[in-house]
Amino acid sequence: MKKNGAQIFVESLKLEGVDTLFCYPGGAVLYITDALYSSDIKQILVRHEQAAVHAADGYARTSGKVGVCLVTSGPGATNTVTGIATAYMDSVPIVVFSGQVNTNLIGNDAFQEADIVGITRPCTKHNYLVRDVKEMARIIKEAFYIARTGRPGPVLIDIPKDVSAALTEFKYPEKVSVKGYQPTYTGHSGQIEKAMRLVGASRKPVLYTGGGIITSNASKELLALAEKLSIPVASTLMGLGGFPGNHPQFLGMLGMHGTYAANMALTNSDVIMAIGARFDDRATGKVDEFAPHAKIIHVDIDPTSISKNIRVDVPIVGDARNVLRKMIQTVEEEKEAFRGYNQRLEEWLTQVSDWKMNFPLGYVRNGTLKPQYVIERICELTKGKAIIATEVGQNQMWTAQFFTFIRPRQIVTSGGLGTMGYGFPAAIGAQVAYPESLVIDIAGDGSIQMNIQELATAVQFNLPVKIVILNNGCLGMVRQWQELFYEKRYAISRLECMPNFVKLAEAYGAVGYEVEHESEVDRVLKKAFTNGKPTIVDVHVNPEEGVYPIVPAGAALRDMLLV
Ligand SMILES: Cc1ncc(C[n+]2csc(CCOP(=O)(O)OP(=O)(O)O)c2C)c(N)n1
Repeated sequence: MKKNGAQIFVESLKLEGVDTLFCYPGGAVLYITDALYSSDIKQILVRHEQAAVHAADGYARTSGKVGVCLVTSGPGATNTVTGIATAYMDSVPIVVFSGQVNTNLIGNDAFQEADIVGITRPCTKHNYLVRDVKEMARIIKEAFYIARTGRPGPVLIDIPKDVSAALTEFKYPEKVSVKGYQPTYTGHSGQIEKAMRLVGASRKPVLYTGGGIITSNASKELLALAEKLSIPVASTLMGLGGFPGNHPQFLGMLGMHGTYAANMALTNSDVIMAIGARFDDRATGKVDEFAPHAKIIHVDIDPTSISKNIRVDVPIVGDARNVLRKMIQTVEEEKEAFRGYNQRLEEWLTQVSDWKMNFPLGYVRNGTLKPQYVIERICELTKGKAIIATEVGQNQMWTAQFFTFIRPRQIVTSGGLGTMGYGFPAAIGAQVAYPESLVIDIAGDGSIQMNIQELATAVQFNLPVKIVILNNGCLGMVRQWQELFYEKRYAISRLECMPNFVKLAEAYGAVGYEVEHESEVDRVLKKAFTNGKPTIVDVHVNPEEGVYPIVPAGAALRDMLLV
């Protein structure tokens, strides 16, 4: 029996195991919404298409599955661009379906026509325009395959309305072959041996771990290798949770707001093993002075990441988990290369633990309500187990510093693009993936206003996401830079009109609480975390607080300013 393009869409999604669609409708996707009417795929209607993409992204980051969304043509499609670029920068597997005008109108400036394939070409891993319904099934199969394999990323499929109505025989392909696309999963064994010999001869090794550890589910292997070789571990923002934050070998986050120990360890190391990280500028500081004495081993599934920003001595292209397994095996086999290794490391390990002990992360307690304190309390009250989304700015950096992430897929944050407005819709996606878990968005008062309309989505679908607003009355991270580097000239960073967030929550049918003093923090958070409803906790924090350490733009990691 023949099916139309819309029915093929629904059948294909089911065969891909898709259980949830984050969506916003419009004229160009009416055949598709009609086909969805009788399907059991859960349809989460958001209130803005940007949020549909962030929600699919949050769903994907926390579950490891491909997140999927559907939007209409023109403005629906263009509204997805920030979400797509966010997922692209952080290598998140999502498939975005957009409606398009009828094929005979494409290129005519038709009503609600936008060249979304052209617009998203630089920020998708791949994208398609389905010109013929006969191509639909193959394209969907390919899109899911491309999104989830190799270095994952967003794929967009643009479906003209007439294609969604046209009929054809439906047969979902069993196999995929995409010309020129063959990710390398197994690292070169010669390179792995070379890397391990380098580590065996080192005196000051350090592991530099990134989001690739989480993407490739390599946490267990990372822990095994790190413990076997007693190597201290520093993580990027994206890598947090990939190595337990409470492990004695963990140095914390590295980079612009990294810990003293992590940045000093990198600066002074003689061998850096970077795994699933891409050496972005927020992580390395001034490139010329990054780890001047170190030989660098770089494991990444994406060959174009290697030696892109930092010169690498031992490149290894492969999946982090596979490569780590081989590394562990190599250490066991190459006993000679590791003779005397533990004694050689003694001095370094003492040095690193001195840095850790003498320069811990901290903040001044002076009777005012400090944002760092709020995050410490969230961590303590949830026993470190909640899924934590963040917005962007100081709230994000304090969360990275003061919440102890103990497992992978626990932090949901826009690292690469730094998208304000990401956290709340991403938290909604995470809550859909894990309905029983406590999901908290730690937000700034600026960022939360970028997608606040999603309170309606949370209420409609009974998603009890908690938003803790660190309300400092300003765009805090911008203000901090103005304070430190622009002579306190606070231009356009004050939010002089602030909504009453409690009333706003209530207006949407959610719950709102306010906190003004340190003494109320525990009581209100406990109430919020157990009320089973979407909730805003508006916490009035000290507006002058800064994020420290900070490496000024263009400076070397060792030139951090401390608190
Ligand atoms: C969409 C978007 N616009 C602008 C910025 C630039 N930016 C980075 S942090 C920041 C301030 C964020 O303020 P807020 O959400 O209140 O968080 P805080 O820093 O106070 O914690 C701004 C404007 C951004 N990252 N994203």
